[in-house]
Amino acid sequence: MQSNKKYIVWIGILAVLLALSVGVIAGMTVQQKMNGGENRDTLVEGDGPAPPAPAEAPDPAEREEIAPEDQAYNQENTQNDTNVNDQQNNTNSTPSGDTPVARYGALQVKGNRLTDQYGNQVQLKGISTHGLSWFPQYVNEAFFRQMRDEWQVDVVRLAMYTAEYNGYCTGDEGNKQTLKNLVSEGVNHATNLGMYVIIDWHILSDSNPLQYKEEAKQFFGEMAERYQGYDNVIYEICNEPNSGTSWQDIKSYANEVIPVIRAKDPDAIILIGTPNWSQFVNEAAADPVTGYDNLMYTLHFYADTHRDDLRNTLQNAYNQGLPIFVSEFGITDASGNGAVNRDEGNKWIDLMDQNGISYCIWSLSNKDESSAFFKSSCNKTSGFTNEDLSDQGAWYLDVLKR
Ligand code: IDC
Repeated sequence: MQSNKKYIVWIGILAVLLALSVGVIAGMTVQQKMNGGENRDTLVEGDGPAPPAPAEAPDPAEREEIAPEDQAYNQENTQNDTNVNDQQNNTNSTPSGDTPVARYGALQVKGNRLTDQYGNQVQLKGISTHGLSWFPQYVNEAFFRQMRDEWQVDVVRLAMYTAEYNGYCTGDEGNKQTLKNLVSEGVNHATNLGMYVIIDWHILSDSNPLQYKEEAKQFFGEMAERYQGYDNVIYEICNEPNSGTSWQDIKSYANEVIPVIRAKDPDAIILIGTPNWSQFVNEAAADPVTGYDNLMYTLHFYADTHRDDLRNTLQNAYNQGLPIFVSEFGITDASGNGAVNRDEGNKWIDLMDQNGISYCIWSLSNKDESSAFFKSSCNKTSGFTNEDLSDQGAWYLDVLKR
């Protein structure tokens, strides 16, 4: 009798334990459902989908110190920018895989051609930002990645206006710092992703580059100091000299700014603007800057305004041996607005493709103007779909797939 009682007591205890554990499991299931099917606190490692592998993880040995102003910018923006840690960890890493920079390495100029590190001709295709002061939001790594992976963009041009409202030379010190931080963020994203990047001293209403020559020397000195040894950084020392600025003035400016860059960065590609809003490449072809390697000259066009005449100018200067980079173009009229002229745009693309000439389209913005890449109703900053693109933007994505 005694042992039977004991037996019944044990069965009772076991039954209570069983009931308790069923209750716990049921409660957990409800909790998981409330959390959208996943209860992070109760899941143990190994449950659920594997975390994504870190893309292009840097070799720690290759990391370099981040410039103090980048750190300050990153700290300020930590709450808004979830990529800040990636950016810090990957700064100046060498990405592996099939990226533009992995394919071509340090670019060179051979005769009138842009070439890869081995001397094979290279044609880069890319997009220019609008003014960084006004449309800074497109400088983010998710979008740069989309440009590289979905759109086959090799190069991003960072357009930093020097004059105009909040230009580098016309705004206050805080603005100058903000612009430098944006340039540095853009270069970091491009570097992490193995893309080329153009640092563009975007003169425009300041028609003659001699006007802010001292500021330019200071700026490019800092950039070259920071980016010496980067294979992907290209310097564009003056966007578009205009309003009668002579080639002699541009040359004398170039002859002061280039040595400042070369003192730190002996072989990065340097782009030089030409007279009349970077159209008179014939003047540069007749009298190029001498004494330095890896220089190129820019021609800019807007296809609804500039047609056969300017195409002939480009072809003749190129045939004369001038290395030309079309660092900015649109298929609208020269104001950056008006009709989108696909037919003339296609003629320009054919010409540049036949000659292997590199190009960047204007521009990454959602401004209500036809050269803007995005519709003005689109407020995204990454993850764009075809519906978000302007007419010119949609045309260009087709061009990039040709
Ligand atoms: C235009 C912009 C426009 C802006 C204007 C002045 O599209 O939104 O108001 O500059 O800042 C260039 C220049 C480029 C111009 C573009 C279109 O390099 O800055 O952008 N353009 O006018 N050269 C020829 C055309």
